[in-house]
Amino acid sequence: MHEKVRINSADVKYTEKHIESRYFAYDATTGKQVFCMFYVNKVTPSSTEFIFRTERKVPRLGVMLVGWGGNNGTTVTAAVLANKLGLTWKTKTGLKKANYYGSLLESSTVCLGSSPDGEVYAPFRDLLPMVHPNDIVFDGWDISSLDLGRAMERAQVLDWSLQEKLWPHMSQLKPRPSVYIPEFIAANQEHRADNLIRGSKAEQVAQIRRDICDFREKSGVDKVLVLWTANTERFCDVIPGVNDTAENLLNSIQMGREVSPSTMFAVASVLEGCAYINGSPQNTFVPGAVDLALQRGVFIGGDDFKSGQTKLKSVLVDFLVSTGIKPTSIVSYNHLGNNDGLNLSALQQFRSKEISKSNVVDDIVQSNPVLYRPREKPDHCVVIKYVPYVGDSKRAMDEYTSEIMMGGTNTMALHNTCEDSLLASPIILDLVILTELCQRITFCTQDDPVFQGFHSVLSLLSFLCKAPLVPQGAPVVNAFFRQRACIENVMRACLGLPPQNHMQLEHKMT
Ligand code: NAI
Ligand code: DG6
Repeated sequence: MHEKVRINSADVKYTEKHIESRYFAYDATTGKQVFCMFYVNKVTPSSTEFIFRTERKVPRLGVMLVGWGGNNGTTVTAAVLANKLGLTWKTKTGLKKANYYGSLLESSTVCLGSSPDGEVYAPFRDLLPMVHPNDIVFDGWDISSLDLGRAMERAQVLDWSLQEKLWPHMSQLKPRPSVYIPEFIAANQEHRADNLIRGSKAEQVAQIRRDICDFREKSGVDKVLVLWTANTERFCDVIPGVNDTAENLLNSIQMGREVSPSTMFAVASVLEGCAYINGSPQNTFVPGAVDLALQRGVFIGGDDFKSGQTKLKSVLVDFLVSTGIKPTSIVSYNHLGNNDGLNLSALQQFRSKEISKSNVVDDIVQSNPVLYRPREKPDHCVVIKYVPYVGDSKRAMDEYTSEIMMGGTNTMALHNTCEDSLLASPIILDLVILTELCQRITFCTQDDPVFQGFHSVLSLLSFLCKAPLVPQGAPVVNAFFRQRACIENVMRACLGLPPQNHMQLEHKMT
């Protein structure tokens, strides 16, 4: 194995199987915070020595998408095929070439240090041994029976000349039948539901498990991950005795009680030992599903891809609050005309999306008691409208109003037009590649020398999610640059490198 980034340090060992690194984490714990006087009474620095181990062998990865025949499902599959085949196609503005723009891992870089010629950057993907998106094998389920060729045409995302080149490949792919419980998605989706797994909930979960095994066996992949990119469901009530523990949830599936299709997929995946990621906003991970993942030591991640308007919000509010400006009102409107927009035009499904889009500024606001009193928040309004004509090309308009010095007001208005699924597809790739990498990382400390993996609730995925799922009691981080730094610095730790601190002390000496 020849890693493109190789560390020359006594703290890093390359064995046949692993990259093993010694890493010192410096931390500071504080005593009680005293907000009214704006100070923290006691800060105690400490350090912990970690050993990180990353398996070097990259497995053949299979990804099963729930909602494979949708806009995201077809677009990500087509994009990977186009990259793998090295396709180019003509448009009215010239020749285009397949790429992975928008993928943190494939298309962004990390600063490794400085040389006499300046700073040295490497692509994120070269830091540690990772699956290449071109090597991912896709499969999946959809309640709509269209093959991926016709589904890609229905999605109206990719240029027609590219679709023509992909057609022979895409039309060979057919989604497996899926679970359809009409009350969970909008009534306007009923006409798509012609490809269904019949039977009781227990029989449906058993069929999903058989599908996973069938895919693993026939495709010859080493590892399977499952990702929900199907329609947004309504929220489920969390009911003691029904879905509050793993045992009760499994029992509810046997008894045919209320369990959403997305939770049934999560249960089936976890029981098969496959990580499960939720790309939509609903509460798939009811406490019983989290409990099951913890018991089985399987990764779960979510919720809801952070792709456009919300991603920008997690940058912009972070920028404002961290420069000492006080956002007081955020109004986010968007209209779109794809099937996701149609589904979200129903009240309960819109409500799921409204919740995941709304909490994204909470941690940023709470981080600044100079600007905000306890529990004070900016007004925050989220509107989504369905306008068929614009298709997948979503229009988002945002107004941010902030209080500046001496009673002044700063209002910023933004307009963004963009194909939604071309933003979501690279995020899907990052989610599965990062999850797979995390499955190969273990670590221990001097106090606890037994190697362990990350917590089953994989909060490292927060950067890619609108409503990050974190272990109980852990802080939720939405702020864009903190989330990105977390991924970068964990990878640096796996290489025995200190966190990126941007101090550049070497350039600040006389
Ligand atoms: P879409 O409506 O084009 O695709 C969803 C697919 O899921 C459809 O083909 C539908 O037939 C299928 N489906 C519905 N229920 C199913 C079930 N129980 N089992 C299997 N298949 C089922 O939607 P799109 O644009 O692909 O988005 C997918 C999801 O991702 C939505 O929930 C959306 O809110 C979410 N999302 C999308 C983002 C984007 O930028 N495109 C960003 C954030 C989240
Ligand atoms: C309308 O908001 C439809 C949604 O599915 C979004 O397009 C999607 O969640 C992306 O949202 P955002 O806020 O990240 O652009």
